[in-house]
Amino acid sequence: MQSATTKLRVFSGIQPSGGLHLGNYLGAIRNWVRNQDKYDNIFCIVDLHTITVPQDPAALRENTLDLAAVYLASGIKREQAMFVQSHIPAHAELAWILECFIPMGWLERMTQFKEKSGRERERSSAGLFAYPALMAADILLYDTNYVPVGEDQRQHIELTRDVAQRMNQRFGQLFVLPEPMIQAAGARIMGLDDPQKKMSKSLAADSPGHAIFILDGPDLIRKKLARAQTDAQPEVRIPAGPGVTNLLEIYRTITDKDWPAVEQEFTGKPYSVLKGTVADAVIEALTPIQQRYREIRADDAALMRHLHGAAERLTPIAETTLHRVQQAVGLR
Ligand code: ATP
Ligand code: LTN
Repeated sequence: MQSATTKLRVFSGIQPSGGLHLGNYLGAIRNWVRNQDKYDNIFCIVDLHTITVPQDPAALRENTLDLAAVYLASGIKREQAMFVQSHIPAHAELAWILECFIPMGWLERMTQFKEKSGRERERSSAGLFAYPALMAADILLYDTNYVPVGEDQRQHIELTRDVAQRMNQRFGQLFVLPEPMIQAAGARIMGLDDPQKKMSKSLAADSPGHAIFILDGPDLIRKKLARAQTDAQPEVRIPAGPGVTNLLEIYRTITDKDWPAVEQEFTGKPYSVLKGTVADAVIEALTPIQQRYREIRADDAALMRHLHGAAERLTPIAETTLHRVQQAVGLR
């Protein structure tokens, strides 16, 4: 069941649900880029997850290409497997089988579902509820060893392990057990407007000051940071409140500095200096990505070919796992 190469397999995905923000970049993509040579990687654009909440069809198509372009522009090499989830039907098929082995109680405990369904629980889609089963299918189809994600996804990976273990116990060694790969720095970037809440695409839709997007220009980045929530103190003091801590966390992650160095750099400095310096660092990191992004999006046909080519190469791996599972449960 181990992959043909000697490298261990990494699988991760992001939803094409709109502009990517600094949390997606620092918590996920940047780590994929940095570690890509060490592993046998599969990077997915999880469009089936995106339709768990209402989408405009034209925007979904556009966001799918955008996300692929951002992956490449961020430094994912062209030889890596980068594909669109819905191009490989085995994802939906395995998800269904897994749903039949996942107790409702496990899904009810998922904090992401509770947060996203909120007070609209009765009206939210069955797909949103079953979302972790589809994510488990994504991961298990490719005998994945590691799943690099931000902290918010840990619970979904635990559920993936739980259902894999449950089915392995019943049917023998069907699945490889995946492990989360969560970096200490940047795993949970908070909203600029409200540092109690995780920076997220959905919250950014209602509040423009919530997130810095990967494609935001320099002026907008400066403006958003200038308005970011800070503390009631006159200057940076350690321990800082949540708003200032979040800015320091962004800074230390993006510059790869350690906490003592960052604390020393800013203790006693006014917030305007902190915000200006963070803006410089963010702009420096994002500008080259934006440039490459524009070049890649100038040829959508090539991007599409890339995505379809990868799906074609991955399909036999996914189908091998699916058939193994179908056989085990008696569907073949
Ligand atoms: P949505 O609001 O639509 O759920 P999201 O902003 O939470 O979107 P996802 O597509 O769910 O983003 O996440 C993509 C990746 O980015 C995941 O690995 C996730 O853990 C990571 N991520 C998302 N938000 C943050 C954040 N604020 N800090 C660090 N990592 C994050
Ligand atoms: N649920 C994840 C996206 C996602 C994913 C995956 C991440 C779907 N399938 C498989 C890692 C592995 C999210 O919302 N960030």
